[in-house]
Amino acid sequence: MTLRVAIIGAGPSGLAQLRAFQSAAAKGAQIPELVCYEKQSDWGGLWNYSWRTGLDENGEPVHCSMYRYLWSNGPKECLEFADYSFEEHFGKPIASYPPRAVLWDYIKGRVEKAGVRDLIRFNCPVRQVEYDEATGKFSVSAFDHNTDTLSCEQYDHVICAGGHFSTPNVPTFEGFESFNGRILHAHDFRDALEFQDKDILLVGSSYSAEDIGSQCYKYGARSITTSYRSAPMGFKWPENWEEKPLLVRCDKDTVWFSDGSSKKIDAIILCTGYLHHFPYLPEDLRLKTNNRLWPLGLYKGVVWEDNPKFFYLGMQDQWYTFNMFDAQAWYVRDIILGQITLPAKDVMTADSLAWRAREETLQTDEEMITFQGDYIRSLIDATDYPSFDIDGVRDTFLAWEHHKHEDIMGFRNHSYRSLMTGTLAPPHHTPWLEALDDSLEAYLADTPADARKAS
Ligand code: FAD
Ligand code: NA7
Repeated sequence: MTLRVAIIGAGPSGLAQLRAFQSAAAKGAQIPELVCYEKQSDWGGLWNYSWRTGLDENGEPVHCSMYRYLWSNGPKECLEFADYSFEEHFGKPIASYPPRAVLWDYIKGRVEKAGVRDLIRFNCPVRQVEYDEATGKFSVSAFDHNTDTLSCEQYDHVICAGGHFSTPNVPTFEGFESFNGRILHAHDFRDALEFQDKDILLVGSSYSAEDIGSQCYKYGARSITTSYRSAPMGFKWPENWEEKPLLVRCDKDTVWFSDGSSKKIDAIILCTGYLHHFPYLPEDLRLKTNNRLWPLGLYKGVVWEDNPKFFYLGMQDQWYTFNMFDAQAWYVRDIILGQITLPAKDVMTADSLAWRAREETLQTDEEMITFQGDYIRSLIDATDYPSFDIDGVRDTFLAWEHHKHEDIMGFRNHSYRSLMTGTLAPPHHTPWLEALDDSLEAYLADTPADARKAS
């Protein structure tokens, strides 16, 4: 009897899983029946941009945490698929930091080529998953907004690829109730133009604070203040940007920091990260973790040790992204196809604990990038995912970090060499700070004049 496999989510991770199975089928393997549930009306996960915030057209929480004008925050050479290069997709080499629309197009290109769209049920949020010990099957209940019906189907395996940068972590601070301006979380930030000529405060000192602050600087905020809990970001900021220690309270238009200083502020953006949130999973299948490189309970970062018929993709904090999801998806595929045999539970747990112990020793970004690279290598070595130069990717990450510390508003003007094709990316036609149009057409144009015509 054919196995049935449910995949929750058609973002980069879920799509990697569909592509992994399709690639085995193309080589003659018998593959299971696949059903991918996607709560949005289109694929691409976070890269499928929506102007909406709050609830979507179906009354579901909006998944999108991305914003207009988001450009890749790392070099595209570090996330390139090993089986589908940027050059193959765009028919020419392109610059190293594409905007969101360009990366979405790239993600879609591979799965359109693979012909897997029919396997996805769009507008179908998964509501509940249960495992029955007696039958050894999972029941997956999903709501179909196309037909306004709730269905429940049985599966032999479930793969959770629902992402973990969508449910905001929203702390509160004294005085928020009486602050006169807007208070929002990064999840609900969309258009930097809203903050033109405003004095803004961003709470947090990680990627969202850095990038949303940079967007606001680019589109004309009067001043940017970032407030850190643990450590400042320490880049060479423009003169209207300052880093302060933690926010302690605010009143109508003023905020105070833990060093006693204060500042007049028009709006507050909480860049305080996200929660791993799986309300549709029962206690015995639910991953509980903060955002880190080695969540516990997942053998090889993907197999749910308490029930190894259940898998997670993409649950780690991410230096590597698309090619890490691929490495994970190929590995999960080969477990389901019986090509990889899992060891006993205590062996799986011991292995995970050893990775966690190493994770806890990591101090520098270089060590963290090397750690995640070693993890990816350990997966790729076990499957037929095309191997690629992981040390080369690490070196590209290190060059990227160096360029950020040299010039935080200029690092996106650099170009890197593809680890998949060997081609050096051409420089972009316009420096990032001056490139205000983030459309695919403007980005792919060869000259500034062509970009203006395209917009
Ligand atoms: P997601 O992209 O979150 O996709 C998960 C999918 O699951 C979604 O389509 C969602 O609708 C669906 N889903 C969730 N719950 C259910 C349910 N109950 N039922 C059905 N479907 C469900 N990475 C980079 O490489 N470069 C970047 O520049 C970059 N920038 C980022 C900027 C922001 C603001 C954020 C938040 C993340 C960024 N990332 C970036 C990291 C990002 O996490 C990955 O690129 C990638 O999108 C993760 O893919 P995923 O499939 O695991 O999760
Ligand atoms: P991250 O990387 O998880 O960072 C969250 C930040 O928020 C981090 O600086 C935290 O400080 C800070 N934080 C969390 N809670 C609080 C409270 N209560 N008070 C003050 N500061 C707090 O999330 P991001 O959104 O920046 O990035 C997520 C992804 O989006 C990333 O992969 C990018 O690709 C885009 P800490 O350092 O823990 O003290």
